[in-house]
Amino acid sequence: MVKFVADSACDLKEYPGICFETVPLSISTNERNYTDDEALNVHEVLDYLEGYNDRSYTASPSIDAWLKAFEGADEIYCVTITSGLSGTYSGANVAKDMYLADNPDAKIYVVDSLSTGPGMVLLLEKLAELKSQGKSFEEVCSSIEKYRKRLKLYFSLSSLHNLAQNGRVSKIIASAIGFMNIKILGTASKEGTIEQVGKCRGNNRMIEKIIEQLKSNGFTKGKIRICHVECLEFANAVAEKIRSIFEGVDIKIVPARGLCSYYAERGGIILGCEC
Ligand code: X90
Repeated sequence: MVKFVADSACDLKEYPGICFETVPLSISTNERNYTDDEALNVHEVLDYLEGYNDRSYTASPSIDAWLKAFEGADEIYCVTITSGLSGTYSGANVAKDMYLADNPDAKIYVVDSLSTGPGMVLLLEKLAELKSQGKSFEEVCSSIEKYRKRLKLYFSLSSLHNLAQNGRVSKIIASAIGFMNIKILGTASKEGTIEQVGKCRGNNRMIEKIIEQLKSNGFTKGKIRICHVECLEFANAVAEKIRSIFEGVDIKIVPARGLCSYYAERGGIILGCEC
């Protein structure tokens, strides 16, 4: 059986037509632990965190959770959030080695997305497409590595509080936004870490900045996937502007699950595209 597995940073809960399972990261404070599974109420977590003034943090999925997701499969494609910001990728590899020790004939490929949310979605879609074309395990692995190089990730955030609190961006950069409607546009570096592209005020200016970036990266008409943290209207406005400029572009928008919501925070969007 062929199985596709990803951690919950991919923002999908299901993927019709393939055998797909997600493995949850977790979000914690000193008093609560949330598992980013199908049942998590993201809205409630965001409300709670907004009123909570002490430290909060996240953790990668347990090895056990990976093993459960792999169970029963003999060909597994697994996509993780960037190894540049999380131990999830190495955890998945530990699980892979353990699974292979018990199932020596199985094949597992763990893809380090060097990205998150929509970047992971694009990789999953490509994996599913390659498999539906009847490609062998080896062919899928080499094609997906090439495909990953074509992907770009952008994010527009209104607050970097949780990223800074957890040491994923510098406190100096974080303190420069989050007031007077100042937003940051960031991108994933080649190493899968956070790189600042620019700052601006207001949604309209941000949309212009995103378009500038797409143009300068040579984007023409590939796929774009967007996740949003309780700001569907803004995500729709971004999509509409992109469609008005790039003909034939294929855009899909989903709400972020817990992990991306925690870090991108309310009002944030993450956009992945093929260049
Ligand atoms: O292992 C863990 O506890 C998870 C840590 C994840 C840290 C960052 C997640 C970021 C999610 C924010 C903007 C996107 C940045 C992606 C750059 C590659 C969303």
